[in-house]
Amino acid sequence: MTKYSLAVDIGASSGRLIIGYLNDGKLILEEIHRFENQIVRKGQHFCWEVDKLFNEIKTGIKKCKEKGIKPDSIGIDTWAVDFVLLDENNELLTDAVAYRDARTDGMMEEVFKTISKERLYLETGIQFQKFNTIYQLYSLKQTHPEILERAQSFLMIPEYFNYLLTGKKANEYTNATSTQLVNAFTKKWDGSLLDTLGINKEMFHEIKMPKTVLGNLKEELVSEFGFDMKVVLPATHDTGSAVISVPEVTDTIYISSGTWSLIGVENHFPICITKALDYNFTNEGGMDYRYRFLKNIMGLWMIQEVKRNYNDQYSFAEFVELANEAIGFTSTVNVDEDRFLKPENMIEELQKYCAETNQTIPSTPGEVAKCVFDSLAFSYQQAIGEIEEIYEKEFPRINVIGGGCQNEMLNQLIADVTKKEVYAGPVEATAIGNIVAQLMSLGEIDDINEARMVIKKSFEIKKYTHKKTYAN
Ligand code: LFR
Repeated sequence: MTKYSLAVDIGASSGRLIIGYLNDGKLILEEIHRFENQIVRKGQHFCWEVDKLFNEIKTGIKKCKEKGIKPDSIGIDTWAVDFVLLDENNELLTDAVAYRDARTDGMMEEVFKTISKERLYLETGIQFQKFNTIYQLYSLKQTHPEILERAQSFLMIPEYFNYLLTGKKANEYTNATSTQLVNAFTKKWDGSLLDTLGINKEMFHEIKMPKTVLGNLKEELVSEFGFDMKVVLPATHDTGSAVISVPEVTDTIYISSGTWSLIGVENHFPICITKALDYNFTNEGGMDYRYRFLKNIMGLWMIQEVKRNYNDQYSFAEFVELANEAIGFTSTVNVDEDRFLKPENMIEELQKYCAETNQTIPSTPGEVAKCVFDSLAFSYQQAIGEIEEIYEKEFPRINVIGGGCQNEMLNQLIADVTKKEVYAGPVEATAIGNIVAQLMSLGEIDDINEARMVIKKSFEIKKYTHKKTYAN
C-alpha cells in the first residue's frame, strides 16, 4: 500500500505542508497548504508567532483529510537556532524570540571573555553568527537569569511543535548542532561548555537522530483530526533537509537558496582547521552524521526586504525583469556585513553603503535589485574561492536548490561569475528532504543514496553554463 508522508516546512517568510509519496519509483508531491510567516514585535523583542504557526499546521492536517488523504507520517522542519523554554508545568517561559532580534548584539564578545573563539570552534565546528543559540542564551542569562534557572525544557521551534503534537520532548541532532553547543566529535550537548558558560544543563533533552519516530499524535488531536499518524524527525533544520535533496553531491558545491543562501559541500567529517575558522565556515550536523561544511550568505532576505520597503509594489519576478533592464549599473555591497541583517530600511542601507564606498547610488527599483543580485553572485564567488582553497581542489559544478533556484537571472549570473556549470533544482528541496527522511523511516526508501537517485529521477534540474564574463 502506498505510504503518504506529510512535510511541514516553515521558513522565515512562508510555510507549507506538502504530501509526498512514491509512485513507480518517482516521488510525487502535492501541496496541501501554504501560509505566510514573519517576525512581529512583542514588547521589547522581535518574535515568531508560534501559536499562529501551530494553527496553520493543524489547518494543513485537516485539509489533508478533506482531500481524502490520511498521511502515515508527519515531519516538521523550520529555520534553525531559535527556541522556547518550558517550565515545570510545560508552560512557555519565553516568547520565541527571533534570531534577527538585537538581544544578541555584543554577546559574542561577552562569551569570548569566558571561552576563546578557537576553543569554541575546535569543539563545535560551528561558524560564528551573532544570532547562534549560544549567544541568545547568554543574553537571557544577562537579562533574566531566573528564567534560565527555572527552565525545565529547551525546545527548538520544530521540537516545540512536535511536543504540541505528541506530548513528547526531544532535541534533534541537525538543529541541535546549529546552537553552537554540541560537540562536533561526541555529537552530544557539550556539558563542559555549558558549565563554563553557567547555562543550566538540565533543560536539554536527549539528542535524537533524523528518521527517528518520536511517537503518535496526542489523543485529543486524534479525535480532532479523525486519524492518527506517526510523528517522525526529519532533519528538522531546514538546511539539513534541503541538502539531502542535492541529487549529486560529488564534486558539487550546493547553494541552498531561500531567505539565506547556504553555500557549501557535504562531508563525512568536520573540518575545524584555522583557515575554516578564519573564513567562518560551519560544520553543521546532517543525516547519518554527515556534515554540511558551509557558510551563510545574506540571501534573498535582501530582496524580500527591498520588496517590502517598496510596499510590495513589485513582485519578485518584476524585480528580476527590472534588474535585467538596469544594464550598466555595477555598484555592489558586501552582503556579509551585519548592517544588512535587519536594517530599518534595506533600500536606504544599500544606498548608504554605496555612498560610503564612493559607488553610484542605486535609485530605481531595477538598480536596487541589480545591486542585490550582483552582490549575492560576487559573494558566492568569493565563498567558492574559499572552499576551493580549503579543499585544495576545484569544484566543477554548483547545484542551486530551494525557492531561489527559480531566479533564472541569478542562476545565469552565478554561471557567468564563477564560470562553472550551474544546476538549478529541485525547487522544493527542503520539503523533499523532509519527506524522504520520513519515507526512509517508514521503510519505503533504503537510504540517502537511494533517496538521491529517486530525487534525480523525479524532478527537473535545469543547467546553465557560462555565457558572459564579469569582472569583480
Ligand atoms: C535557513 C536557516 C539557516 C540558518 C538560518 C537561521 O532557513 O535555517 O541554515 O543559519 O536559517 O536559523
